[in-house]
Parts: sequence; C-alpha cells; structure tokens
Amino acid sequence: MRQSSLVVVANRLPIDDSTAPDGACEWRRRPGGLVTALHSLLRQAPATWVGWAGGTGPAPTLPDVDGVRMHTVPLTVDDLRDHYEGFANATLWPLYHDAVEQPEHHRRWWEAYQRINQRFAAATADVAETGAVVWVQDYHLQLVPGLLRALRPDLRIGFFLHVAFPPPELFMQLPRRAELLRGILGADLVGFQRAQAAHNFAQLAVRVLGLPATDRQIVVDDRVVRIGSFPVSIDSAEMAALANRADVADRANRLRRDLGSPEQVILSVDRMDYTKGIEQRLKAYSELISDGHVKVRDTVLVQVAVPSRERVGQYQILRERVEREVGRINGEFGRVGEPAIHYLTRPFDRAELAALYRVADVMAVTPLRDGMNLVAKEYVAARVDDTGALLLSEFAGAGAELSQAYLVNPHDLEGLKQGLLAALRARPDHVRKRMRAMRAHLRKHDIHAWARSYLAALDDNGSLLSRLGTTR
Ligand code: ADQ
Repeated sequence: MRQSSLVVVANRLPIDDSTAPDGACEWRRRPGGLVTALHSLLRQAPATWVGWAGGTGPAPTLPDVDGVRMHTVPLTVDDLRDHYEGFANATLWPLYHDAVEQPEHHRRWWEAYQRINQRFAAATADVAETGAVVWVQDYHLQLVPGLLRALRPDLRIGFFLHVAFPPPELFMQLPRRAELLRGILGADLVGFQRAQAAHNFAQLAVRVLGLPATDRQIVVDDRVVRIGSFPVSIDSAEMAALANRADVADRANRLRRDLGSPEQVILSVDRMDYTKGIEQRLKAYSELISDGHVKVRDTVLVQVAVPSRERVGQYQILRERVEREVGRINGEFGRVGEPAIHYLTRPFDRAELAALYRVADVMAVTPLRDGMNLVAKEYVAARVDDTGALLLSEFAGAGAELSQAYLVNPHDLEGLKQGLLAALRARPDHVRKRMRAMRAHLRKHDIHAWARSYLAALDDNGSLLSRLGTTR
C-alpha cells in the first residue's frame, strides 16, 4: 500500500460524485473552506485524505485528485443513522452549541461512534508513512487521535475542532465524557476556534481526568499535549477576485433590479440549523416592520437557508417553523410582487454567492452559537469597495476577530432590532472605516495563514513544512 507523509482525516472526502449526461460517474472537488485551505499544501507532499465518499455501499476506489490520494472509509445505513445523524448531530452538535436544542443520549449511538472512529483510525494507520503527520478534523472523529496513537505511536497527530466547544457545566452532561476527552488527548496538538474553547477544554481535563493543565498544555501519561486557538478563515483573495469580476457585478445589478431596486438589502446566508438564529432574526425584522421603523418597499430581507441534516427530527421541525414564519411575515407585510422576505433554499455556486454579497447593504449573521462562521468572512472579503455593514453575533467565533462589525446578542430581541437599525442607518463614512479595517484583517488572516500556522505548531521540528517548502 502506498503511504503518505501527510494524512488528513475528515468525516467526508473533499470530492463528490457527479453523473455526466452520458451516465458516466465523475468525481469533482467539493467547494469548501477546508478543501481550499489544505489544497495548496496537500499538493506539495505525498498526501492522503481519509474520509467517507458518500453512499452506503462498499467503499469505492477513487482516483487521485490533484495528486492527493483519496482513501475511502465505508459507512452503512446503520452507521449513518447512529454515528452521523445520531451521536454526532443529535448528541454532540446541540450539546456543543449551548444546548439550544436538547441533546439526546442513546447507548447505541455511542457504540456506533466508537465503531466508526475505530474504523477511521485503522484506515489512517494503514496509509500513514512512518513518522507521518496526521491531521484529524472535527467533532465526528474525536476518538480517532487516541485510537490512532495506540495503533501507531510513531505518528505526529493533530486534532482541530471546527465547531464550538462548550463550557464544562454542559460537557459534563455527556455520559461518556471521560472517554471523549481521552480520545482527543491522543493528539499532540489540539486546536480550537477560540481561546475560550481551549480554556474550557483545559478545565475539563483537570476536573474530569485530574490532569495537570493550563490553557496552553495538558500533561497526559508523561506526554505534553499542546492546546490553542487557531481561528479558521477563508480564501479572501479568491473571494475578492470573484467579487471584482465584471460578470459578478452585472449579476449583482440584475439581482438588485429583480428585488425591486430597494434602498437597502439585508442578506442572511445560513445552513438551515437551529444554531444560526434564523427564527430570532425573522422576528426582529418583522417587529421592525410592524413598529414602523422599516418599510418593506425600501428595505428587503433576502434569507438563504439551505436545508441540511434533513433526516434529523430537530432539523425537520426547524424548517417547518421557519417556513411558517416566512409565510406569515410575507402574508402580513408583503404586497403582490413585493414580498417582505425573499426566501431561498437552494445551493448557490460561488459566483452567485459573491453577487449576493455584493448586493447586500447589511449582512445579518446572528447565530446563537457558531464555532467561527465563514459567511461573515466571505461577506467582508467580497466588499471590495469597502461598503456594507456586517451585523454579527457575539457568539460566533468570527465576533472575536471582526470587532469592527455591529456586534449583537441574538438572544436579546430588542438589542437585535437596535443593532439591525444601527447597521441600516449607519453613516457611510463609518461603515467604510469599519469595513476597511475588517478587510485588512482578513487579507492577513486568510485560510492559507490558518493552515500554515496550525501545521507549523503541530510539526514543531519543521520537517514536514520544510519538505512542503510552503511559502504562502
Ligand atoms: P457551518 O456550520 O456549515 O460550518 P459556516 O462557517 O457559515 O457554517 O460555513 C458555511 C459555508 O457554506 C460557507 O462557506 C457558505 O458560503 C456556504 N453556503 C451556505 N449557504 C450556501 C448556499 N446556499 N449555497 C452555497 N454555499 C453556501 C462549521 C462550523 C462553523 C465553522 C466552519 C468551518 O459550524 O462555525 O466556521 O465549520 O470551520
């Protein structure tokens, strides 16, 4: 078996199958931050990506993508139900996001989580070269670092959590909290989006496992595990270039006309998820209309909400509630050909998304809790003329970085309304000053800087990075 010096392990492979018109099956690179971030690095070393290819049949053998080997891990229908939809998305996801929905606990889900993590660890052990650097991603695979270390103590193992990590009081609810912590602590470096998350993790290591810990390191079995924050980012240059394209500008102008040429457009783009604060935002907007602060003719809201995890009950209920509320608001405040909310559920390609960002005078990103939130960063990167106001939740990781945004507490309805009004009514010179500062920040702290800083910290003797010869 061919082995690699750098292995990325993530629930999904970075490619999707697409069937060509002649029926032939092709594999295409999936768009997305992580893929983009790692792409330029992975191409330069003998690299492998371990993950699930989608589907529930036997694992397909896939061609290399841009020189990166795809190593598939198979999942059955039961695995998907109990591991992905169950433990990952109905136990961990709500618990890690302030328990804004009730986490469910089932022993069968935990068994599946262990089984699938073991499968990923074994697959990784097979493909990693002696002394390789392995980078495990996200909450689906928190046991992999520990399981992999037991199989392959020679490896350098990193773990990065893309989502929020909860305060100890919440994490303590997990029936198998000690096992989960020990799983993550199999890594040499544990990365989080925010410093607060690293602090929460260190406190848990002390409280649950009785380990000596600071916010920078935890000592486990005479091994030092380093912890820290590495805020993920986007390819800001790519988004800016896209937004600058003439066809994207044309599309943005057309969109504005199609919206009835309102004075101001408010935009929100979310995965349909109860953590994103969609219902609270709709309520704030509708109250601003009924209070007479906002007129539908002048100010429209475009809400993009792509359905996700549709087999998980809480997501089905949320979608029904959001759609009922959009219908109510449009029924009450819209007119023929003039809805108050333009509600869209389909996925957009990157150029369409860039055009939407260009149209938005105010971008409302108000999750109740979010590890980072890339949409906020994409909006900033797309505002190439320094206009546009970002309304941002304090509870998104991005809120800790983009302090020049209009920061709001989305649980506070009055505060949310005031924040939205402040963003809508802000003086253009103030808006410009804030946007310019945020764009400067993003140009420096982009996705390449993120991947480089994490890998430099993981590979502290520099052997991988010098082999990669990475300069950007
Ligand atoms: P998510 O919760 O999925 O990510 P987010 O960071 O906002 O949330 O990323 C969503 C991505 O999907 C963005 O790149 C956005 O452009 C894209 N997207 C949304 N709607 C779309 C549409 N209709 N069409 C096309 N693309 C669309 C998790 C964590 C976050 C963390 C990221 C990355 O929950 O907190 O920021 O991982 O670490």
